[in-house]
Amino acid sequence: MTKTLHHRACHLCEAICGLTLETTEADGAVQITSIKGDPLDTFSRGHICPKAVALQDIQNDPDRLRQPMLRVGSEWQPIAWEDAFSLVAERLAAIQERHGQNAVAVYQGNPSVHNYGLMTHSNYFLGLLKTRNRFSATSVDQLPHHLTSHLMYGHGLLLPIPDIDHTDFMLILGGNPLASNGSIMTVPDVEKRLKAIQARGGKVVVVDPRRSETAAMADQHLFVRPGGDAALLFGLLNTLFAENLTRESHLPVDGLDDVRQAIATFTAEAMSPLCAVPAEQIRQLARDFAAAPTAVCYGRMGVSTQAFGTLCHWLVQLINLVTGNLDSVGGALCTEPAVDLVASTSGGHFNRWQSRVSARPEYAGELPVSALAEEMLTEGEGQVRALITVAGNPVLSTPNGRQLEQALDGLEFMVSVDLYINETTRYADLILPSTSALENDHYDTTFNMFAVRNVTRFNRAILAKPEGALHDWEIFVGLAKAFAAKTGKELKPTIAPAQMIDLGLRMGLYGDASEHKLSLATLFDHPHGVDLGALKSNLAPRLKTANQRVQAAPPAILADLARFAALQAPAADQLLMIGRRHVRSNNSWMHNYQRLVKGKPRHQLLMHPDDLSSRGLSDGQRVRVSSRVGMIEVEVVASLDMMKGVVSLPHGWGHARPGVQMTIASGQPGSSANDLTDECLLDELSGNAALNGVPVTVAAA
Ligand SMILES: Nc1nc2c(c(=O)[nH]1)N[C@H]1C(S)=C(S)[C@@H](COP(=O)(O)OP(=O)(O)OC[C@H]3O[C@@H](n4cnc5c(=O)[nH]c(N)nc54)[C@H](O)[C@@H]3O)O[C@H]1N2
Ligand SMILES: Nc1nc2c(c(=O)[nH]1)N[C@H]1C(S)=C(S)[C@@H](COP(=O)(O)OP(=O)(O)OC[C@H]3O[C@@H](n4cnc5c(=O)[nH]c(N)nc54)[C@H](O)[C@@H]3O)O[C@H]1N2
Ligand code: SF4
Ligand SMILES: [Mo]
Repeated sequence: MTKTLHHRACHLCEAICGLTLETTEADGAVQITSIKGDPLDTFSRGHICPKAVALQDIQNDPDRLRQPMLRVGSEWQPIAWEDAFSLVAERLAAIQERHGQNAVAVYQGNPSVHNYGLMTHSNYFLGLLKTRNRFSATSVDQLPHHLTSHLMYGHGLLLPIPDIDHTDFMLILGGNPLASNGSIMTVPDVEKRLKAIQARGGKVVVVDPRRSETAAMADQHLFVRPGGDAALLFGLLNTLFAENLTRESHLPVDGLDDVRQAIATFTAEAMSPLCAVPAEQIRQLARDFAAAPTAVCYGRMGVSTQAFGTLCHWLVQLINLVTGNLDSVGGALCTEPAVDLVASTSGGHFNRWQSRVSARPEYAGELPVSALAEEMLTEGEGQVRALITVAGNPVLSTPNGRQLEQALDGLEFMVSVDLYINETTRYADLILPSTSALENDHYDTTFNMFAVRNVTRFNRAILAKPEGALHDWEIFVGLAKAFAAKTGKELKPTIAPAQMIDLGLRMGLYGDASEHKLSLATLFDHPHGVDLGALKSNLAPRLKTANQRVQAAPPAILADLARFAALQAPAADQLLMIGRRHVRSNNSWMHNYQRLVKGKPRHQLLMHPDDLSSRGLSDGQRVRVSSRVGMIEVEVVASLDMMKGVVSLPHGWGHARPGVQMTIASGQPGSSANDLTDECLLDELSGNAALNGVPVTVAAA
């Protein structure tokens, strides 16, 4: 028996924690025998969550696919890679030939940005399709962040990150980092870092319709009506202006006077009924924020996936800007990553084209996923007839999942690059499974960009690639070659992801021209990661707007104020549904590991006891939850953590669908929140789905 220790990052979520794994080799077989946090990791300092320990369960899961599978009637049969690639090429080429390029749609899911081979190579094939029907999980997640940065700073990836380690005041809206481990703020051991704010005499304030785990540890928690955050933020900004609480920014800024004028009537008193936060509390929060030596306002999921997501993120930027906290230590700062996608890509584009049926706007070449089902279901020229899903489960992740299922059922052809036969991939004709995380090397092209320090690392694979298996990037190279051969399209040669990273590192800020001389070879010598220092002020030279000035009042955003002006408080007896995350879960795909799903069930609906009793319902009862688009049954749990008039249901459950081959998940299926979310509820400016604040009714089942 030989034991070996390995160090590498976990890339299941955005926190990219360093792990120490032990493998044991006996009789030629290698087993993972221990997974722990790496105390020497320069960034995560030993932090780990239960999901990382489940990496061994993913590795060993008998349900995980290990070879390409072809659907023959209701059966799945193994098929050789080359035959699978030829079949995809043939079917897609024929469909595009008959119905045009846009007849093939693409949906890329969340692991697409966590798995670097998908980042570097999925477009090698997908780009050849030249379809405008490209969709991804971005538009059920963080599209408002990107659009705001694109319009204000000239690049959708110039996202100012909370300087959590140096701030004196952190205002969090719609984020629950204690459960999610942070998002668009890569911050392993977030709890320690939040407690450190408090220990140095600072304050943490959380705005959330639920007293979340993060709200519970905060110095102050304000309940807000779901979808009401824009009103709260308008009230804050208006107070900052009206009470002269602003500080001059060092940044070059255009349009602040236009903002001041546009929101002159949005006083705390006028906004209070819309957000259900008392006016005096709004004013006091503005004063506290402005009085802190340094402060940062941070908004996440809860304020991205709601009807005014882009207004919210614009207001977050402006509050940081006018208090002198944008691009300042202790405020919000942009990273300087070792592989810098801001430097190497263009600023992107918005609304150059629209979706066919509902005219939803394009952003960075993608359309909002809320429009995906209707593009398949609505007949006429340009109708989508084939779909490629990549590392995504839109049936459980995107609004009105039942409508999407109906649409998938009617497709001529569907191929999924995925590890499982799940709620979405069961509709595919062909499933192409890649190697597992531990069989892959890893460089985080995405989350180093959003980290609270400048950090970098490269990790080699821990387990050998099984014979006949392909990495995700190799699958895309295979697909590209087959498709190019079939259609006669030109295909440029490519190099492996690791070689691309080597080039990116060497050409980057810390590369050949710097004292660091970072390259793949130097990173191999640093398995615990390399710390490149705290974030610092850098926004002015990085701005990519036409005149290199911050645009405080982008016309597209100001135009959206008219939509906000029509916002009204809901009827007194209206229930609004919001989402929830749990540290042992990860979107829709990690319920198949006993280690993570054991213990108390976590899929229930939470409801305030007064809302239960006014409906004659009791704690623990099975209830029927209905929305405009659908109905589910689920158990309800009374919770004083809920704001009255609000119910909370986590997404990613609903595994009891015929044909799903995930044994443990199917045993504790829960119900899908996205059977209730409504594809017509959107942040209309960006097209991002409004998954929070969905009107529902709850009655006894
Ligand atoms: N109601 C509601 N809905 C939501 C949310 C919410 O808060 N509320 N959150 C939204 C958010 S933030 C997101 S990001 C989306 C996520 O939405 P999706 O990305 O559509 O869904 P996931 O559950 O992340 O599914 C990931 C899929 O990738 C596969 N997979 C995992 N690793 C790999 C890999 O390395 N390679 C390949 N090829 N496949 C892999 C898994 O088997 C699974 O099928 O859900 C959104 N939906
Ligand atoms: N354990 C775990 N970790 C994860 C994931 C996971 O599924 N499980 N998913 C990963 C992904 S893909 C993402 S994008 C991140 C997301 O990370 P976060 O943004 O931290 O997401 P959540 O934990 O869903 O927290 C959202 C909070 O917003 C609140 N909320 C809902 N509606 C509103 C509203 O209208 N206004 C306000 N102010 N608050 C509202 C909810 O009550 C909830 O507490 O997490 C990542 N990490
Ligand atoms: S918080 Fe958990 S899932 Fe996320 S990177 Fe760290 S160990 Fe992995
Ligand atoms: Mo996400």
